[in-house]
Amino acid sequence: MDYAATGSQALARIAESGNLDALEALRIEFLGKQGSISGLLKTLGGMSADERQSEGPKIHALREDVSAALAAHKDALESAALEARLASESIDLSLPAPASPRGTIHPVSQVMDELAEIFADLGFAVATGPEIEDGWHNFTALNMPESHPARAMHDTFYFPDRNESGEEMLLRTHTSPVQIRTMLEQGAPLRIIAPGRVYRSDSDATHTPMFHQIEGLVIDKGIHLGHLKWTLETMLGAFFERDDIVLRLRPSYFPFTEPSVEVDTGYSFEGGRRVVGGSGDAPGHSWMELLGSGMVNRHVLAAGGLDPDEWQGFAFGVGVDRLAMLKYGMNDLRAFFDGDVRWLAHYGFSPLDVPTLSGGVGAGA
Ligand code: 2NM
Repeated sequence: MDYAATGSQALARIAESGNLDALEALRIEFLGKQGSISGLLKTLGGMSADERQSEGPKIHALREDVSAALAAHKDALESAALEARLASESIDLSLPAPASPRGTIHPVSQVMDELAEIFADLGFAVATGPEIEDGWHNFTALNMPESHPARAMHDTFYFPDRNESGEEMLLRTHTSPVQIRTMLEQGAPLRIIAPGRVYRSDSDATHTPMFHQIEGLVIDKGIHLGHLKWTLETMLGAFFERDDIVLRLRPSYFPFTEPSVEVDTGYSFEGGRRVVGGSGDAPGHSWMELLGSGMVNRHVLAAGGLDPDEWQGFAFGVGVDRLAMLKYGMNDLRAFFDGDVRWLAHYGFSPLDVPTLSGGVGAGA
């Protein structure tokens, strides 16, 4: 058989094929399962050993040639297609740059980012959890059993039905259930903040039914109130960008901490607005309550799966919305949740101005 003629015919047809589909059709015609060259290869099986000795190399060479020609022509067609596309496409570099983004970062998000940055520098990780919680994680594990009066005082939004385990379901009233979940999942030691939305059925000039909280939890061996005070002083100094933060710790009560302390900070009025800094006992200064905190109650540590004789911890909680108002000078909390673009244009932050410790956490202010 004249393989040379078969080969040159095949190569000629490959060279003439003008597009990738036609080329693929040729590949199938020659080399596909039922292809003509594949058919030739199959004839080897019926040949004598001598015949196979002489014909085998010729058929294999034919297949190699056709296969190489197909690949080379495919490359050529693809390059030609790319060249054609590049020639037809263009961008007009003389067009003006696009407008800068018109949306802004909400002050609540900005403050959350600032605090996450500050706490990251102190070795805290960010923990999150569900906003729809069960009564055990939101209350019972936090030393508030069903009968506890604080449970009634929380103005909780309940869902109509209980879950599969018979637990009542609710919108979390604080982010503390995140701490419980993190203790159970990660164990000790632990350094976390839990920022997020919380819900209480409460609405007036200073309360919205949804607000934002950041709670912190440190668990280790030998943790005491001194660690708590230093951490809060350091955090507030970085947040308000002042080195004269003075804190006053007053005894208080929370079910989840023992002892519990209310933390006040000194401030003065400058230009008609509160400015944090200095002792509240200094002339022209007063104290304002800023956050709640304490040493984690041993019942809470136990509910988190930790041995309270081995581990100690401190915890705190602070309202993000109020921190934002204090730092950036808004006076009406309700405007935070109106979505008024004029308010956002005025109080919002540039999406390009990410808070960093080196750049200043309040650089956009
Ligand atoms: C506060 C005040 C005091 C608190 C306690 C815990 C937990 F889960 F670790 F026990 N997290 N947050 C806490 C303590 C929160 O908010 C005013």
